[in-house]
Amino acid sequence: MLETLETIGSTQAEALQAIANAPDDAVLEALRVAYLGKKGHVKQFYALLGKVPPEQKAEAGQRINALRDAVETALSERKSALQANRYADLADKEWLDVTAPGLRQSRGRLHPITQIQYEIEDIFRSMGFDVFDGPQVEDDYHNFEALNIPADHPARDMQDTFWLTNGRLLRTHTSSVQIRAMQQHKPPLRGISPGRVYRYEATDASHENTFYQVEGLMVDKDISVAHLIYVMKKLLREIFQKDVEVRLRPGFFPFVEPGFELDIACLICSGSGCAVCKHEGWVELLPCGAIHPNVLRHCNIDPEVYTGFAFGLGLNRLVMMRYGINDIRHFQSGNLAFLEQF
Ligand code: FA5
Repeated sequence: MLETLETIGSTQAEALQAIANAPDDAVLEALRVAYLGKKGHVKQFYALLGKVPPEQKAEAGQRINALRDAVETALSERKSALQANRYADLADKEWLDVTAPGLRQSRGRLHPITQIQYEIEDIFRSMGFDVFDGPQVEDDYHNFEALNIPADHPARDMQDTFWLTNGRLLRTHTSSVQIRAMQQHKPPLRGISPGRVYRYEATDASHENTFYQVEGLMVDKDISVAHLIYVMKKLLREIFQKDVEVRLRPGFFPFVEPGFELDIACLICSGSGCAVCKHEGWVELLPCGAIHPNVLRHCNIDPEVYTGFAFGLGLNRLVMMRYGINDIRHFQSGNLAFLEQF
């Protein structure tokens, strides 16, 4: 056998020792190239086979194959061992308790005003009412003029207004949607319109500059104040799940005739007097009345044929009464401790 081929055994021993001691993947790869690569030891031994006498060829071939297999196995074993070491190091450095309870994800929830708004929508839908929407940036016509409040009418002072530089305004009440609904839909008509309204006024325990109302209206032949009172009572019974004490007194709004103020006995102080009810024991909640004939005319509805009622519920105050909240300013405070109670 050629002299060089006699070194197969010693080459194998060297290779296995070097591989077993390889400190990392880079050295391991260099060893693979040195022994199994195109110009590596194994290829060079195969190249010499042609010069071996025929009777020794088989044995020489088997020894080269054995060298190749042993190197391949050693490389693969060392690779696995290096990987296992890496994981062990990582586990030492980055210790992880897989039995520790996970971090609690905090979930968002609906604002209490939105929750009650949805409840009110359900109550009215069950009575056959539609839900209408309208713009918060309004024009003078829908917010005042069509509601029987002409430009120089003193009733404009009842609702201090945020005017925009383009002559439009932030709606002061949801009654503007009453007009839009009656212009778009002919009677018989029943609908509510919940939404945000704005008033240029100082805040206190029961007044905000940005708050919510729910407008409601019903127009048909022979609609009377009796229908209005029935619907108001039904709403309050459903919301409070009990009969609450209410009082109806005359109220002036240019868009209703007759007009009423429906007050609720203050549920914060049980009528004994507090900041919310201004120490009167009653909270103004639900002004309402029979729709003024002029308003119907503005919407091309003949007041000789049709009559209707309308109301404008103060939603923030209703939520305050329902949950015993003693200051309206909590709603917009962004205070999570307050909001998470609902
Ligand atoms: C109106 O806004 C009328 N558009 C309501 C109406 C509709 C009357 C249809 C007749 C027919 P008023 O300004 O009173 O009315 O407001 C209605 C309700 O909104 C009040 O009863 C009160 O509950 C609530 N509210 C009024 N101003 C504020 C405020 N600054 N902060 C919080 N709630 C308010």
